[in-house]
Order: sequence, then structure tokens, then C-alpha cells
Amino acid sequence: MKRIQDARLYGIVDLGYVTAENVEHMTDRLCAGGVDVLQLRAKRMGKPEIERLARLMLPITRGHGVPLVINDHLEIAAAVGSEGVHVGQDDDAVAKARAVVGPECFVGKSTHSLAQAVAAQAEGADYIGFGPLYATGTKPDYVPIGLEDVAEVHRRVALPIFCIGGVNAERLDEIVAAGARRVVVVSAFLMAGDVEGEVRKLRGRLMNDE
Ligand code: TZP
Ligand code: MG
Repeated sequence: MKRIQDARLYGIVDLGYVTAENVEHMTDRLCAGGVDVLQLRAKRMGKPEIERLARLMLPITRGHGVPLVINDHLEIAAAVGSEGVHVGQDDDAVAKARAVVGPECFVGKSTHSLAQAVAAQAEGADYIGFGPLYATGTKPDYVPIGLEDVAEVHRRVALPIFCIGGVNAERLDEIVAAGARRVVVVSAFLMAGDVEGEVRKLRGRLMNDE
């Protein structure tokens, strides 16, 4: 199983873009292309259906050695035994998450500013998301934070930092030049004609600096 500490490319199966029927296929394509970690995100779906989808995804992600992260729902993460869980600023605290999911499950947190990133580290998160860098239809109510704090957040926060929001192949160079080392890509992968190829291409460019 890949470790979150080593992950560079984070994919999300977001049910805003993927139908329930297509979740297994998309999971397989994203993993085959080379995501290091994969999240299940379903903002408008009931818990039993999300749990059902998580159980469909797990054998696929595990077959690829990719950790599965459940967004928002601690009880689902605990029930299915996912490798990770992810909470936002308005969700349960990291300590609460850890109490529910247990010591084997890593806990990530969304942050939207330098101050929130530093606070998430103090709170004991295992990794953070940092963004949205750009305006994005995947998270439409958020003001983009741009690239100006990317270098500084890497100086101030020692955790794995996944830059998120509007990340795509076209913007990757400027995001990396701004100091990012890890990224989350959602719509640019899920809407690609060739999902596996798009993941592989972006991954190859992200790993160029090694
Ligand atoms: N959190 C901050 S931006 C974002 C989330 C979940 C959405 C990123 O999606 P996309 O399609 O890669 O911009
Ligand atoms: Mg949330």
C-alpha cells in the first residue's frame, strides 16, 4: 500500500462528475493512470449509498495499492475500514476524526489560507489540502487564494501539502514553479476523454523534478 507521506498525485472520485454506475470504472482508470491516493467525495448523496460506493471502490484501490480516503463521513470510513478520512473546516475536528476512525486511518484536512494550514498542523492532521488555488466549478463558493502563499505554506507546514483547485496539465508548471510538490486533480481527470492517459501525462510532468 502506498503511504500518504510519499504521495504526490491525489485524485478524487467526485459524484458531481461521475455517476454511481461509473464509479468502479473511474476508480480503476485513475489508479491505472497512477494516482497515489484516491478520495470518494459525494456531497449530495445519502450515507448508505456513499458506503455502498466505498465498498465497491476498496477492492479496486487496494488492488492497485492506492489508499482510499472518505470525504466528510467518519462513520463510513470507520465502517468500511478505509485507509484515510478527510475533513473540512466546517466538519469534525481532527481529534474527533481520529477517535472515530482509529489509529490506522490517516486524517486529512482542507485549508484555505496560511493561518488555517498552520492550525491544521497544530491540530494533528496527517496531511492538508491547500486551496482552491484557482476558481473551480468543483467548489464554486470559495474565493481562489492564488499562488502567492504556496511557497510560504511549505516553509511553515511540515506535513504533506496537496495544492488543490483548478489544477490541470496546462497550469501544472506554474503551480510547481510557485513551490507546490503535491497536487489534487478532480475535474481535469474526471472529464478527460482518456482518463488513464491524462493521469499518466500529468504524473510524468509532476515527477520531472526528481
Ligand atoms: N477543495 C478545494 S478546491 C476543490 C476542493 C474539493 C475542488 C478541486 O476540484 P478541481 O476540479 O480539480 O478544481
Ligand atoms: Mg467536508
